[in-house]
Amino acid sequence: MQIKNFAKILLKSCSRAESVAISGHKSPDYDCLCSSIAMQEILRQNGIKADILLEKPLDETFAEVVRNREYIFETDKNYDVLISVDVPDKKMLPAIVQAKRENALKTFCIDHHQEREKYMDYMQVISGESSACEVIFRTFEQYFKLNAELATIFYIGIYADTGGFIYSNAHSSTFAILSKLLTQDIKPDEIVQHVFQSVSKNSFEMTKRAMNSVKFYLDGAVAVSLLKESDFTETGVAYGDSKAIVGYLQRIDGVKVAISIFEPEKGDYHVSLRTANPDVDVSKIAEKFNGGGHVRASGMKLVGDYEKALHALLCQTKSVLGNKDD
Ligand SMILES: [Mn+2]
Repeated sequence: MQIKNFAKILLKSCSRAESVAISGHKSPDYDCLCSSIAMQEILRQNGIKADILLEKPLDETFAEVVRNREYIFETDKNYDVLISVDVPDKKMLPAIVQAKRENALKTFCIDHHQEREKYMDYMQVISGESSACEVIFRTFEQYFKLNAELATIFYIGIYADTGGFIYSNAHSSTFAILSKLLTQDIKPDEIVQHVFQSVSKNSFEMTKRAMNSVKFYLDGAVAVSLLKESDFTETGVAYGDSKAIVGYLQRIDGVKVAISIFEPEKGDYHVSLRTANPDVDVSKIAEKFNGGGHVRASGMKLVGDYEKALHALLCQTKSVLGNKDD
């Protein structure tokens, strides 16, 4: 749903509030972090101070431009106003935010995923927009002054969620915003190199291991990579670069569903799903396991025995692929 006076209502509620918090989803990505930072800056320009809540510090795979910010990881404080960005439903809120949602006087959601439930008082959800950053830009356009720092943040969020402006969610309206961002003194080539393309040696070592682990299933329609707990301890990398791995797998001829699995702790699997195939909806796979995401990119967690978890995952993948062939 889209609310006409959303920006006005939100800014009014925040200016009357004693305290305001912003939260993205669990396991944050660039769009969710950048939309949190952009929202905070827009509020600041309107004379409103807001905290950004995060479940834990960001690991080194995140560029400094988002990592070196002030985040709140733990606090007993309750907030009068809570704003979620890029969060499709309440179970995707970080644990520290769940209780604060109950205690907040007014709650807002700004998102671009498929709308599933009304979990906040005011929902500004524009499904199909490239990113939460785009929804924020459009919703608040009259209420902030674009500067180079803010333009850089929007650029990173939109770049991330459109895979570098190539996914089908990059509409002409998205490029209209980009054209405004480029009126500022920003350096897209340097941003992209710094944020998305450079990799640490350790991260490269993890990618190498992931590539060596790849197996194909369902006549080559599914590629699965696995990084085990031991890979993390041996390389000293906190978390693999899932986007690089799964992004590569989806480019292989014949692969309809690319799956990369991480086991950061024994028996605990983080699964990323991608497809470049317009007939496949990977969110239908993730939803079966209480995960979520988009048609093209989704994720979820699995626990227990790996072979059993993989079997269940492949069965669901097979049925999603099968339904599309009908
Ligand atoms: Mn997003």
